[in-house]
Amino acid sequence: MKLQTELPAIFEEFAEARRNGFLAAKEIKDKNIPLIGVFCTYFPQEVALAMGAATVSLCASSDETIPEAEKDLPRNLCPLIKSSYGFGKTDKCPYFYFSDLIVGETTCDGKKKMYEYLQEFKPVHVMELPNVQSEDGLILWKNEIIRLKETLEKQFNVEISEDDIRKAIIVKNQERKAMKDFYELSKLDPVPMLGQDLFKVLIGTTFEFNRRSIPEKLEALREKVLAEYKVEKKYSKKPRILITGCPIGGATEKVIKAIEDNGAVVVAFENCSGAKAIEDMVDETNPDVYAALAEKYLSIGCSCMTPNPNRITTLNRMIDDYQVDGVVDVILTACHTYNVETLSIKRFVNDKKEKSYMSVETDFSTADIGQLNTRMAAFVEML
Ligand code: BJ8
Repeated sequence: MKLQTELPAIFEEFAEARRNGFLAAKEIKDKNIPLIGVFCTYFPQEVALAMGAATVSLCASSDETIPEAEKDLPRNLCPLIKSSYGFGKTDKCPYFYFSDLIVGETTCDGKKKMYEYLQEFKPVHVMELPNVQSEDGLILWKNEIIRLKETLEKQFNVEISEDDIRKAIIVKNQERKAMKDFYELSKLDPVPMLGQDLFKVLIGTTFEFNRRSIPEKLEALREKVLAEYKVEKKYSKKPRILITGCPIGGATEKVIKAIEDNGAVVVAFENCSGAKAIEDMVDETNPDVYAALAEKYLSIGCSCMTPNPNRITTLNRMIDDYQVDGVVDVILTACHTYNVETLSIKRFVNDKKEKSYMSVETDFSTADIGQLNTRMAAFVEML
């Protein structure tokens, strides 16, 4: 018996989430709920959630606003930085437009310098993120989380109690667990869904303002995917790819498409669009909520950290758990930290894990799609 498949339509709903979120953002503003725009996974979401604010990832994944950004910023800068600045400057991103406050972190040099100009047209709070995951770094980051709380209290005239934060930690942990349960479906071989569909869900979820509704929605989707899988395997066994590196989304989804159009399937995303910020929970048993948040967020394995062992730890686990055949490291043009780190990731994947590795340098244009396809076809052939 063939099951009447509903899945493509369901995945499309998640794909539309960003656009539908524009309307939701307007409704949030009409209800006078504060909206905080964010750029990075180091942002401790729980603090905003504790005061009842909504948070949103700001637009930064298309080349539409880059020409405007290049009037102020150097051309040879990462496209993500130029794109986000351009959206802020032109007000073409409704999320920027509706945000009451933008929170950035001192991650890479380009981003932290860009915030100096962004402040000319938007209120921006910059958190000082340490570059080293040390004891001293942890103290600094904990203090920065408290400073963020104080800024929010002052700007929005609210009080954020430790109890509010404790409740928010539980909500965010439930969300992380639901996300993890969902993407772990791709451990199955053959996969129950394409990487392109999994990605729609991962990104779509970030535009859901009602964070408390996420676990239920994802669990319902997980059950549907599994039910279909039990009746019919839609996809055959294929070489299994893990994507790591810079965040992707929008224009750079071309990389996922090129991999899957050329005979492989993406089973896992280790980068910030996927597991990087989800895998580890905040410790709910720690009586010091700020220390618990600092420990979780500072442990994120971004290349801005030196050294960056946590990226390797996560990669090591995921390569085994997802039975990965090859790793594709996506580098946005002029992203020095991820670009420098390609050597250690290549060594780890080739020498320690004995898997194939390829790094891809790309931007938000469509100019390299032909070349991407040629390289992916050769890479997949080799697996
Ligand atoms: S935690 S990956 S979201 S900093 S790609 S702007 S690093 S030059 S985005 Fe990131 Fe936070 Fe790290 Fe994740 Fe700079 Fe590189 Fe551009 Fe980047």
